[in-house]
Amino acid sequence: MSKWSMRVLVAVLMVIVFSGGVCGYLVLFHGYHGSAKANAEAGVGEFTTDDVDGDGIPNLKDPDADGDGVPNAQDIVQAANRLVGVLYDPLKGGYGNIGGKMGFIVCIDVPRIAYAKAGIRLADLLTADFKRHPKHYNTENGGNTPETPYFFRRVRNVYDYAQGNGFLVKDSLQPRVGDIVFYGRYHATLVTKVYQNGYYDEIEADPKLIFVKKHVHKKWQPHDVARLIPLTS
Ligand SMILES: [Ca+2]
Ligand SMILES: [Ca+2]
Repeated sequence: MSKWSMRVLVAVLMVIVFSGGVCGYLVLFHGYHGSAKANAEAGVGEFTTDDVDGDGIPNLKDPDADGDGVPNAQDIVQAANRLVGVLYDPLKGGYGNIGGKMGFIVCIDVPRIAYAKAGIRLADLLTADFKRHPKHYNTENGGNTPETPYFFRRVRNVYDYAQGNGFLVKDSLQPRVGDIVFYGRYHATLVTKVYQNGYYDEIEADPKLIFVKKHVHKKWQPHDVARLIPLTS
């Protein structure tokens, strides 16, 4: 092998080792590695009950849906806080969800994973609602149904679920902890703390931010929100 070939080979090997190292680092330290129940893959073919703790109170009316003694809002906030620093999936769930399998997430995954921690699974809610009320959703000529990948990871479907079931507050004048905040039909964040006089904390996954970020003490502007959990929780 010539000296040049050897140099090229060494350079290629270095790139492979380096990129592998970066990948490993991102997966280990900036990937979400929660339970199978809540991870970015969950939701397909796993229909759970609408009364997870079996106390006779449906999840969405139950102040502690999973019956672990921790109110829903607290479960949701704790889970969302743990997502801060996770890498945004640059492939946005595409290419067989390679990014999701490595633990990287998209914007709707923040509320989705956080709510799942409280025992409330958006995938279940949307799938069940679609069966009862398919007209709530724009099926996009069959390309957007629960049988297609990522139905429950599309912001617009969560928006339509909330609207169709009386959970949408249009142009809400105040945020509430647990609110899923809609920035149009393609981006959403999660409210994790509310201060007096209209300030709040919000956790957001956005490609521009690269890593999931908490915006602290942000001034509220009226937005449509999905308000799924009762105030008492
Ligand atoms: Ca219950
Ligand atoms: Ca709970």
